[in-house]
Amino acid sequence: MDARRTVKISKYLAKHLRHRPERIGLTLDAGGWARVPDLLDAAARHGFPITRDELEHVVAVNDKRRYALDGDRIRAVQGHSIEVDLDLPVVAPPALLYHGTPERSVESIRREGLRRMDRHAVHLSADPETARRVGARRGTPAVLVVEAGRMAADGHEFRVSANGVWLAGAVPPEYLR
Ligand code: HQG
Repeated sequence: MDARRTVKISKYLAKHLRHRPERIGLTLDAGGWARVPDLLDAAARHGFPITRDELEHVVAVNDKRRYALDGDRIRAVQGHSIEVDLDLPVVAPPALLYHGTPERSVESIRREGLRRMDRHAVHLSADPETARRVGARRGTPAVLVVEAGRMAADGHEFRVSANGVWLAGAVPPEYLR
C-alpha cells in the first residue's frame, strides 16, 4: 500500500476511533473498542471502504503505533476527545517528562499549567525531541520540562499509553520549567 493511502486510513481511524464515531454510526465500548466488522461496514457505508488487510497493515506500520488490534476489536491507544476509560494502571513516571507546545501558548501555560483541553488527558513525552515534534505541529515549538517525579510524590497520577505517551490529568504551573 502506498504511504498516502496509509496516512489517509490512519487519519480516518483517528477521526472515528478518537473523536466522532457517531459520524459513521459506530459505537465504541467503555474502553474505546470498536468491533472490526462494524468499523469496516460503517466505513464502507459512508463512502470510505477499507479492507481488513489494509486495516491490519495500517495498524502494523503506523508511525506512532496509534491503534491496537485485539482479535476482532480495535481502538486508538490514546488521544481521544470522547470519554473513554482506557483502564491503564497508574505508574511511577521518570523524574522529568516533556511537553511540546507552540511558543504562543507558553505564557498561558505558565499561568494556568497544562490543561487537557479537548482530550481526555494532558499528553507528555519521554524525551525532548518527541515533545519538540508535537509542538512543531502548530508553529514554532517550545519544550516545557515537567517535574513528573515530584508531581507523583505529591500524589498526582500518571499513566502511560501502549505507544509510550505519558498521560496526566493536569500539570499545575509549579511543576513546569
Ligand atoms: C495546549 C498528537 C494554553 C497544549 C501528538 C497543546 C500528541 C494550553 C494544546 C497528541 C494550555 C492541546 C496530543 C493552557 C495546554 N493554555 N494552551 N493552559 N494547556 N495547552 O492536540 O499535546 O499524532 O490536544 O500545549 O503527537 O498538542 O494525534 O494536545 O498545544 O501525542 O497521535 O493545548 O496528539 O498525537 O492540543 O497533542 P492537543 P498535544 P497524534
